Amino acid sequence: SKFEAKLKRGLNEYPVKPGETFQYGTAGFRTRGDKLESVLFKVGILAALRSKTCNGKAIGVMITASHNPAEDNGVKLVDPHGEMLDTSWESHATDFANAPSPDAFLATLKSFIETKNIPLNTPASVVYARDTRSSGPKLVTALRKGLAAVDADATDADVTTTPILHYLVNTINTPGTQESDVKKLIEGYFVKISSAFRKLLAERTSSGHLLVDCANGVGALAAKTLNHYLGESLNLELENTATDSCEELNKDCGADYVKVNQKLPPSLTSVLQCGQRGCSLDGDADRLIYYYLDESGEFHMLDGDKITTLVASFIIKLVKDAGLEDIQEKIKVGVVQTAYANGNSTKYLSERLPVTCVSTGVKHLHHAAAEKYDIGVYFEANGHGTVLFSPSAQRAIDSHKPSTSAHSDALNRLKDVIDVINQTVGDALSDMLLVEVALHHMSYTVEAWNRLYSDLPNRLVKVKVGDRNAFTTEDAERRLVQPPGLQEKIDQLVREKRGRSFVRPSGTEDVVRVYAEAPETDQAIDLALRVAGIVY
Ligand code: NG1
Ligand code: ZN
Repeated sequence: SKFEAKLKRGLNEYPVKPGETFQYGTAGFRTRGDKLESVLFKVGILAALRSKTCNGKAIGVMITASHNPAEDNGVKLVDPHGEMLDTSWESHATDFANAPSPDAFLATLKSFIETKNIPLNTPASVVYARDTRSSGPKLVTALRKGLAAVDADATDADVTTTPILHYLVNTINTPGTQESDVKKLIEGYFVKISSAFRKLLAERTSSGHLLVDCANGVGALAAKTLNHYLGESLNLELENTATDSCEELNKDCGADYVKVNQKLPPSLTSVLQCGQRGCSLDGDADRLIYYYLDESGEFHMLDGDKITTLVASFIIKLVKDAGLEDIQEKIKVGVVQTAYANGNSTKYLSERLPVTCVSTGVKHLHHAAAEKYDIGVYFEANGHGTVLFSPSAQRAIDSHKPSTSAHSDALNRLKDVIDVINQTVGDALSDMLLVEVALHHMSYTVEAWNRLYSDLPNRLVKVKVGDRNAFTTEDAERRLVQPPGLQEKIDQLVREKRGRSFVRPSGTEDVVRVYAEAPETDQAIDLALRVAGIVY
C-alpha cells in the first residue's frame, strides 16, 4: 500500500541484528541502549496503531531504563488514561520487535492489522518523552521515523520524568482539556501539586528542609522546577544533579542503590546531618526511598512499605476526622503489596486494614488497588506507588456535608491531599510531598515514623541461570511451580531458619531473584545464599 515504501525504507535503515531477541516485559523493552533503534522504529508503528484502536486518543511512549545502568535504555507504551499498555498487546510488541527481516515484519504487521481489525483511517496521535540517557536522542529519531512512516501525529515532551509523561497522556485525553502545549500542561502539573501542598502546610511556622538525591537523572530537572513552585513551604536541597555527565546516572546513588544496599550513597555521607530527613529518587523519578541518620550516625531506611504505612494511616485518619466513616457509603481504605513487602510491614498493616498481595509489577498493584478498595494505597517495597480514589469515593468526598468545623477542616485537607497525588502512576516527587504532608499532620518525626514497626532483616540476590523462563510461580509469586521439586527444598530451608524466602524470574533482567528474610541479619543472608545455591 502507500505506506509500504516508507516502512521498507525504515526497516532497512534499522535492521535487526542476527540472533538478537527482545521481550516486552513488566517495564517494556529494556536492554543496552545501542541495541534498541530497530525496536524504537517498530514501537512508533505499534503506538500509532494502538492510538487508532483507541479512537485516535493519544498514546504515550517513554524512553527510559529507570534505575538500570547508564548504558541501558528501554521503552514502554502508555495507554490513554495514563496506565500501562493493555496486556494483550505486549506479545504483539514482542512479535514486532523480533521480526527478523523487513518482509517478515510486513507480514506480521499485515496479519496483526487484519486480526485486530485496526481502523487504518482513524488518525493516530502519540506523545513521547525520554530521560537523560545519552542513547536517548538516537532512539527518539528512530521512533519519529516509525511514527512518520504511518503518518501519526507526534508530540515531543522532550526530557521529562516517566510519571509526568503518564500524567500528560491522561490530561491530553481528558475531555475539556483545551491546552495543547505540553510545556504549559507540565507547568499545570507542578502548579497543581505544589499549590495543594502549600495549602496543606500553610499553618506550619518554620519552612521545612529536605535533602533529595536525584540519582544524576531527569528527576534533578523536575525537582529543580518543583523547588521553585514550592517557595518557602519546603526547601529541597538537591544532590546528585549531574545530568550532563551521563555516565554518573544511578551510579552509587539513587533509590535502587539505597534499597538494595541498605545504605546511604557515599556522596551523601558528608551532606546529610544527623536527624535530618533525606530521600532518593531513581533514574526516571518514579521511585522514592526515605532515610535518616540517628544521633549515633546509624543509617535508617524508610522504603515503600514504610511509606505505605504512613500514607495509609494518614488517609484513614482524614477519612475519620472528616466524618466520612459514619456515612452510609462507608469508604473502605486498603493496601496492596507484593511478596517483596517486608513481613513486619504486612503484619503491622494486616492488624489495622485489609491487605492484598499481588504479583510484582505496578500494573498488578494498580489494578488491585482500583478493583478492591474505595481508597487503595499501593507501593512496591522499592518505593514505586501511589494512592487511588475510586469514582464512588471521589463522589462521597465531593458531596459530603460536614457537620462540624473539625469535619470541614479534615474534609478540605483530604481534598488537597488528592490534588498532591498523581493517581495515574506513582511519582517520586508527588509521593515525597505526600510523605512531608503526612509527617506534619500526624505530628511524626522521621524517628517516630520509623518506629511504627521495625523491618525484618532481609536480603535480595540475583542468580544468573540458563533459562529464567524455566521458573514459574503461583500464589502471587510466593511459590515455585517449576522446576519440579525446588519449592520443597526452599520450604525445608525456610523452616530451619524460621524465615521466609521465595524465588521468581525477573521481568526486567535476565536473572532469577531470590528474596529472604529472617529474625537476624546473618540468618537472612544465609537463607538467601542457600536458596540461591539450590536455584543455581
Ligand atoms: P523485576 O525485574 O521483575 O524483579 C523490577 C522490580 C519491580 C518493578 C519492575 C519494574 C524488584 C524486586 N523488582 O522487576 O518491583 O519495579 O522492576 O521497574 O524491585
Ligand atoms: Zn523508575
